[in-house]
Amino acid sequence: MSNVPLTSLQEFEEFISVFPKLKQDIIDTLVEKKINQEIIDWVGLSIDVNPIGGKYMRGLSVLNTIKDFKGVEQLDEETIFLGRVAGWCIEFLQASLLIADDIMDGGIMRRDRPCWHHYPNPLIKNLNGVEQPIGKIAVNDAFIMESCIYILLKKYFREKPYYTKMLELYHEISHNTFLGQLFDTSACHSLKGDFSSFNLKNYFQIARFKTSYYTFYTPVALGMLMCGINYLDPQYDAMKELLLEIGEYMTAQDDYLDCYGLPENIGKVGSDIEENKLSFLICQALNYATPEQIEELKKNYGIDNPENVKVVKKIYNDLGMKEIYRKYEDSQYIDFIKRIENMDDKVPKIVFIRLVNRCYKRNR
Ligand code: GPP
Ligand code: MG
Ligand code: MG
Ligand code: MG
Repeated sequence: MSNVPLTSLQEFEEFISVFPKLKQDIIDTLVEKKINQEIIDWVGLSIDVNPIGGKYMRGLSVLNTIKDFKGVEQLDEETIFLGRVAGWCIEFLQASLLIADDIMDGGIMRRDRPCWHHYPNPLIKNLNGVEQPIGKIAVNDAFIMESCIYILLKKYFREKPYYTKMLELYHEISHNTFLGQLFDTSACHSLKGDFSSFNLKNYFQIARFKTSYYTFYTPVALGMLMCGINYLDPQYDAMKELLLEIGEYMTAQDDYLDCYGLPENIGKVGSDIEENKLSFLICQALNYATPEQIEELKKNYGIDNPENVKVVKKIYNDLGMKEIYRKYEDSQYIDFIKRIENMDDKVPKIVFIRLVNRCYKRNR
């Protein structure tokens, strides 16, 4: 199963090559509305910066799914192009979510550049020699970024028989993501040292809602829709469950990398401990810690001070957190592969294997 190819460099480049056209499509709609040039430039900059620089795992997965269902030989140029456009729409959704998430999480860096709310403001330049950040306007830029999805869907898919279903899918999974974010942020705003909701059951529910739906379920569901398959048919329930669990797995990895990843690999600076996050690592720590260690965690978790963070990380190390995580990552991977092998062929196995392999042992 490890020899299943990931996306080729060529497809990666062809996916990227579609982007300037999509940006232009959006700018054209602003020009048609006779919007002030400064505003058009602002939106243009936001589009140049925010959807770019990630791994494009979500975006590439739509065309991969279409290829897996139909076979590469069966695809015409239009279908390939539309698969890439639908993929970019998920990348626009991801961009809008990250802008908002970084505001809520107090993020500093994202994809090796300042988070959008810290990005230099293009209109207010150098006040007293100091660059001004975009600041609160970033909230509105997140909305604009999300609305770009619907401009593109309308332009490219309005005449397709699956257009309504596509819109419903975007609305449904966006709603789920917002609910997941609410659960994530409300859990970390609980009283410091109150770990009563910090358990793996809550953790995986948050992960499923804030990440799995839009990251794993949506690209596959979109690819299926574009092949004329109704992803909502109950025969695909097992597929949906597996994709949501793969999303939970990827979220646990994100939490591990928040603590142990290198900023030069992950392109951001971890802050889950400072932010009192209901993270995979703190849930695991609470499962293994002695009562004394739990007392220490209560005193030090959720405080934005390097000394307190150090205490928490020391307890993680004393508990063998890297090893606990390694075991989870390996055993979960083996479990996924076994389940995929035993699944019927309603969905080509390669759809799942590619996604699981994309996650396994990732360091970024
Ligand atoms: C990221 O979790 C969560 C999302 C991108 C969903 C955000 C949803 C919103 C409605 C804004 P995270 O905070 O752990 O990610 P990261 O570590 O990349 O900041
Ligand atoms: Mg967050
Ligand atoms: Mg975050
Ligand atoms: Mg994170």
